[in-house]
Amino acid sequence: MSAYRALNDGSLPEFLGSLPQVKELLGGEPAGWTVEEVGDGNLNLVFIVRSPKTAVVVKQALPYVRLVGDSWPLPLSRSYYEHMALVEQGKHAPKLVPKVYHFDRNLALIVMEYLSPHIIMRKGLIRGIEYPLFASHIAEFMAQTLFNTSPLATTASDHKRRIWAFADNIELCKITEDLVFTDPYRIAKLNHWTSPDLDEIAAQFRRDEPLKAAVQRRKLQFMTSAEALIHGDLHTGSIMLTPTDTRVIDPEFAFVGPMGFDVGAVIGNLLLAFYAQDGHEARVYARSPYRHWILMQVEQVWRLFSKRFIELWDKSKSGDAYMPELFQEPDGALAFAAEKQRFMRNLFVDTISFAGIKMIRRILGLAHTEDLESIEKPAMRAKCETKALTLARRLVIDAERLTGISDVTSAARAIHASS
Ligand code: SR1
Ligand code: MG
Repeated sequence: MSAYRALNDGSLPEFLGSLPQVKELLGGEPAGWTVEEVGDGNLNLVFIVRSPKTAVVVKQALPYVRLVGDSWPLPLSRSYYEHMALVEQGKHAPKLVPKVYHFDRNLALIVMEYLSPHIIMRKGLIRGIEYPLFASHIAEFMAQTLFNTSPLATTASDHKRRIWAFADNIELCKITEDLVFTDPYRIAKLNHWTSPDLDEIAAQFRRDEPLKAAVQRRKLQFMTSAEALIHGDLHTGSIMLTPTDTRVIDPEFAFVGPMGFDVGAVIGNLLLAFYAQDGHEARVYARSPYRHWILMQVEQVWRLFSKRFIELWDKSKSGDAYMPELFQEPDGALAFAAEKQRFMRNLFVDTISFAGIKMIRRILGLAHTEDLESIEKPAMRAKCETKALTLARRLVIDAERLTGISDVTSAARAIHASS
């Protein structure tokens, strides 16, 4: 059993060489393997280890937040939750997550499939690349993982065991509770934004009582609702893809929480990418078709997800919640169908509200996104961010009044067109 130590390009080949399955996969001897550290996330080390035959990815948790340094300790156990979540998601959506080859709990390390030629979706969105299968893939991932880990599909006892299994991922949830739901609405040391351009808007958000009340309602939901095993950080940096293949990575924030938090993360991050396009186009309107494509993805993600979720529910006979035997033809079937529609409507409202909250944290909080951060001219960046914040606030405040996903894309378009 190995004690924790952060591995590096010197120690990693020898360690991987001691794992028979990984050694066989890579082939040859460790001395012939190369190591590249490629982690550009906020928390962990990520290595690509290449042999003449193939490659693997090694993700190792650090005992602190990489983005901030060792002044912010973070438990290594997040790697254990990430591994458990990858395994669970792999049961329900095997083609949509990376294969796991090895997990070492003491080293907080996961050896997994090297995805190539996949790139991080956020980078593809910055370059203006279209992914024709993305919406159906991510909808499938979310429908499968959220439905099948909820009591709509499982027994009450299995659900309680799942809640228990992830319940101690406390510090990762606390990051979300603080950085997503709290800090953007108060003076916090690590907050930053495009200054001075957004100083007044940031101050307005801190004084915005209806907005703060709505966000705190969602924070309570995040802390108390145990609907399904959620990924917990499903932004476009947690998706790697090609035009034909999509994989969801990095579920270290996983726990049993509200389903809308995952769906909202995808939609909120697509909307951030939409507003960032002005800062990436070579000339005005050059990215108009791409902006349109992104909004079509927002619509497709919700429509395909909700359709697939209902299909899974219609087929399922195993959940302890809403046992099908209670709803007999003809009246029962009608009542059950109406109840499913009501469930999806609530999930839509949750999704849209969480989407807005996720957008705000990426502009006024600690951890921003490359979509906006890579816009070099502050005035342009601030313009994109101001529009994104305008939509985001509306999504949080008006979620219940929006009749469907096309209301979201219409509002996004109208705000983009405003000066
Ligand atoms: C200090 S960690 C900042 C953010 O990075 C992760 O991707 C999560 O989104 C977290 O909130
Ligand atoms: Mg991550």
